[in-house]
Amino acid sequence: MIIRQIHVTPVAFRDPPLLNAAGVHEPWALRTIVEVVTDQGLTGLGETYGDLDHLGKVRTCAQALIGLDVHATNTMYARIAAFLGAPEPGTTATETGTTPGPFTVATNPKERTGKRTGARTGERTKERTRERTRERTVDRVFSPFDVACLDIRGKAAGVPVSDLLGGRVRDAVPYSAYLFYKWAGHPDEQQPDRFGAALDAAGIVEQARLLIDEYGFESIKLKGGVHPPDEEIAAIRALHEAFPGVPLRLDPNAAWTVETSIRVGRELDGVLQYLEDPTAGIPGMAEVAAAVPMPLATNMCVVTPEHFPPAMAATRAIGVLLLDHHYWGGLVRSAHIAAMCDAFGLAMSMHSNSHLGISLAAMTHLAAATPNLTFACDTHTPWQDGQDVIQPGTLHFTNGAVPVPTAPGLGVDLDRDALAVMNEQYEKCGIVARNDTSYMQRFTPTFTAKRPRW
Ligand code: GKR
Ligand code: MG
Repeated sequence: MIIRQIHVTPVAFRDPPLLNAAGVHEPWALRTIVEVVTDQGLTGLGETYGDLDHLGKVRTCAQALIGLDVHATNTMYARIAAFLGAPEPGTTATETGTTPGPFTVATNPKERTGKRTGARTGERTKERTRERTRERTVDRVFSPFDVACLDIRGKAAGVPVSDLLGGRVRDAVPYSAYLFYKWAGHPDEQQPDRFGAALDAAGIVEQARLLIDEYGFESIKLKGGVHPPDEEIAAIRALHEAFPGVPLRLDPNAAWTVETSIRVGRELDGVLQYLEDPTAGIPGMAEVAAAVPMPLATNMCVVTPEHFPPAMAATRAIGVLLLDHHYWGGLVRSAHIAAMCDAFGLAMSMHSNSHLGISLAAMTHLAAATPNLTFACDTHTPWQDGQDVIQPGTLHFTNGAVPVPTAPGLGVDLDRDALAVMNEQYEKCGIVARNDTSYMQRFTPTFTAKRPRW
């Protein structure tokens, strides 16, 4: 099955003013939709980030994949790496003339290189960091093509993508109610949105009720890092009281110092299932992890394979990894990361950013086929409030879980009219890259995304 065409379409959809440590979501969220078409007329779908720079890379790399077989994902990865100027996959740092080994910790040159200090080491470290950045970019660009090719392979074989990943170990994938502090509506708009304001503990409990009533979620995550920690502790306590027995998580996106993180963690003993990214970096997380009663989770400090060894060192920095196929290089590479988590005894959940149904389908297949993904996954789906590029019907929530599609491939079909509308919205919305900070500064000029803030 040879790839004959690839269509790359940027889309924009309405997004509520969700607050986070970086600022506030703009009125439009961006995504890129990828359609891979084969010589046999099969089409596969992928979805990825929508920022202009990323879109440009996806468009350029798409050209490099024309003529390849949909099974040749190693070649695809290598071609994308070559296009983006990253080291050839499989080459070691020694071969590339820089620093050793794929698991080298680029941030700690002294420990790594022993006596080799000074300008030469500094240069090597910088070069390795540049390489790692390019590798991360390759993973991000490759991901939607990997998903689209799996969609095609599933359709050709007559099996769902979860079967291509080893077969589902659960029939439905549980997601959590992902709560955000939020304004009633975007300041430039006349009407509040249907979710209303949530700026304190009472508002957060009300929001949880709304999402749980509509979706049946059985666990709750609160995006923190917005208000001083004591207010966020109060919100978690209010949720604990309002929803006894429902697992709770708090994620301030590294807005706190180590000291603040330890204090919050201890105060929420017995209340949180896990605490996500309270502070920045592996060393800080390790200090917090050693002092708080609950596991720490991350989608910030372990985001490439070389982060595993330092995070797993004597003082473990994390107990839970949030998997995300959009930046771990697609579904197959994410399955490898899951195997690594298994080897290191790490529990798993799944990370999300604003996304549409193709991503939800891909996340659901991956989670269904990952035995050690035992915590309910994150999803921004409720905030999209029904907007989608896929035809309605296949994906739905029952008791907070999405039944795993059983049709061949991802099991979702593109809604071409919706795609056209969302593409037009993209052209008109005037946003080309997510920037929560500058949008926040329009209304609060003194705001900075300073981390740690507390
Ligand atoms: O949508 O504002 C947001 C979230 O903060 C998102 O950008 C994060 O990547 O959900 C994410 C997280 O868990 O850190
Ligand atoms: Mg997070």
